[in-house]
Amino acid sequence: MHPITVTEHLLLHQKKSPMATGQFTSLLNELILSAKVISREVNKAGLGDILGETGEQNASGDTVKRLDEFAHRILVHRMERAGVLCAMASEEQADVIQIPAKFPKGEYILVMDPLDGSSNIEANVSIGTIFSIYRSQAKDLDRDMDLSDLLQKGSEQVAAGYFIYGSSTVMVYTTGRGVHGFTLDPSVGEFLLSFSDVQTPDQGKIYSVNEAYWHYWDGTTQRVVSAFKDPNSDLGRLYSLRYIGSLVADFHRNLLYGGVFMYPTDYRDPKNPKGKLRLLFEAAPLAKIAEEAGGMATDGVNRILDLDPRELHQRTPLFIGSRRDVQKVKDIYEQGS
Ligand code: P6P
Repeated sequence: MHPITVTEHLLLHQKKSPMATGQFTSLLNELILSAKVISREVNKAGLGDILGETGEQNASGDTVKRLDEFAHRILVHRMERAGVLCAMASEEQADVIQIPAKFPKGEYILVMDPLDGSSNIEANVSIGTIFSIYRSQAKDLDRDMDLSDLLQKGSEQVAAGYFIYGSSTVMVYTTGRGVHGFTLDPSVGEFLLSFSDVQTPDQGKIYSVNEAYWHYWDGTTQRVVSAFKDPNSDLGRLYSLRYIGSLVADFHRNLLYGGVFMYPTDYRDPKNPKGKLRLLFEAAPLAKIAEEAGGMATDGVNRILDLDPRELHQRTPLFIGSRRDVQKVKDIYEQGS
């Protein structure tokens, strides 16, 4: 069978979506072009002089690796002139990114983590770009956008996805009509459909969490993690712990094989009591994908997609993956409260 490219897939979708304008398809195509450039740099990172750290810190206080900065610059440069956005936000920049007046604007807002997991770059571990697309609620698209335009619930996303740069470069995205995966064929430079309408297993055999924080979790969180190690729990199966320490890689494996990824609140850093992961840049887009694939995503109590963001770089605890596994997490937090 002739594998279809992501562009053909988008055009097919565009025909089926009465609301769709070419703007959305064009937005995703610009994102795809950016990802191809980032993929090329990531895949030769071990060779170039691009490795190492800039020494600067990003909006969330993480030390920025040069590839982080490179990915951020590539995405901002390409997306600001695409004529489809009225604003952007990046995990690498504290404030809202305005579209310069010299470029045409569109109705969409792009929220992105340009290169998540970058602390793993030197170890050749898979890393990724995560993106969310919202529609602006603003009447006047020519004005500068402010925080209120960006702080939308995850349920408002019109699309979400990620690129994972690993043994191959894979794009996974949803526009609310299923989750679809495409693998980059470097010989032709095209993303070819490799996973159509992904459905994550209802229950997995994998739990993913950094157990080193055990003593920084509250009692209920300790009971949550113990449930996946207890052979007598009502989960009724033996689980394996798999934790890469690169969110996109851990999420992608669990999406395909089943399982639950957990990044609970921990009390290591009083400045970040809500854990390390960001709601808008990481949790919300992955939650959109997880739910579209039949899974679930919660902060332990609330559905991630229902959370009302108050700050651009707001953190949140995250439990995401197979429905039965995430429900088990919710049940224990409910009992514990
Ligand atoms: P920890 C990578 O730095 C990252 O932001 C995510 O990709 C990953 O899931 C998490 O941090 C790992 O954090 O605290 O377990 O090292």
